Amino acid sequence: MSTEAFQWTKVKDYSEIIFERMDKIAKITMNRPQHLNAFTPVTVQEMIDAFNICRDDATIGVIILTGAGDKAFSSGGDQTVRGNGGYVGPDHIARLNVLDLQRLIRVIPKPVIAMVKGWSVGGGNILQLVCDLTIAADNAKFGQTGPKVGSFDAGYGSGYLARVIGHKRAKEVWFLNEFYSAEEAYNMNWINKVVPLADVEKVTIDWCRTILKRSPTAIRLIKAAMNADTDGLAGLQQLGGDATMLFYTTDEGKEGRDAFNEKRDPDFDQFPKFP
Ligand code: S0N
Repeated sequence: MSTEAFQWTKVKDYSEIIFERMDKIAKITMNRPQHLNAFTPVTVQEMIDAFNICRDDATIGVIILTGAGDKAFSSGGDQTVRGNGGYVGPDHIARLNVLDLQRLIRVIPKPVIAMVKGWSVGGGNILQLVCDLTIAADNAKFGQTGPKVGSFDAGYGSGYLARVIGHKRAKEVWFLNEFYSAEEAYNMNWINKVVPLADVEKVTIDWCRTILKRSPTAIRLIKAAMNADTDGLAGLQQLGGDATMLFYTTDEGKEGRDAFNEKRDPDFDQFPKFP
């Protein structure tokens, strides 16, 4: 059992999430434990804001997404604020803004690790699915309830789930709406690791610290390349954007910019044509 106490520092105040960091590791916690961390449009908007802060902050290298307490990662969209056409927040607009959050987790060029304790259900389970890695406590349970409660995710929740666990298993998950233990989810390649509940934060932080020793650019490109394989043209745009970012740092890229600004012809002949 882990006895290590971690010293997290709050980054910003929110009403439905907790956003903390410890050195280069950020932690975003869905904080509605009385509702098993079901998310409202406000919870999602706050997560989007926190993830964007992580994206822009060059001193953050890896992000943990988790739920408050030991009972749930998240039980999905909050059914009590589900209106017609989406989930309704204080602005009275019905939204499915969790889809924007899924995209953000996919495109943020830093590893996102889901740390799952307890229930990981519905849209909450899709959030752990779209994270790059998932470390689960041995009390975790995974499942999709959509067809029982009148909802479904025909995007990442279906197509990407099928890529991850296989089509037959993904259909089983969606058609039967049963719950799977952490051990079962691990055996389905749904998650990366199962550890005792008391150790889940320590192991997650160990993984973060290992990743932080690796080349951030190599990891960024690996994430973008795997997204490109599954995200079609949007994924290629991301991978292509990373190539452009790297090209801008080269003398060859700078020569084009400088020649334009200096009103002269660029001299690209000086640059090697690698095989
Ligand atoms: C998780 C379950 C099985 C746990 O059962 P258990 O342990 O018996 O606890 P409960 O007593 O049921 O729950 C404790 C309290 O928490 C409340 N609560 C639980 N889940 C929710 C929820 N989702 N919304 C609101 N409240 C919730 C309970 O009501 C209870 O409160 P009290 O004590 O006051 O009675 C069990 O709780 C369960 O089955 N929960 C519902 C799971 C569910 O159906 N979730 C929604 C599934 N759908 C989505 O998530 C869609 C999301 C979406 O926005 C979307 C839309 C389009 C495309 C994509 C998505 C996407 O997100 O991916």
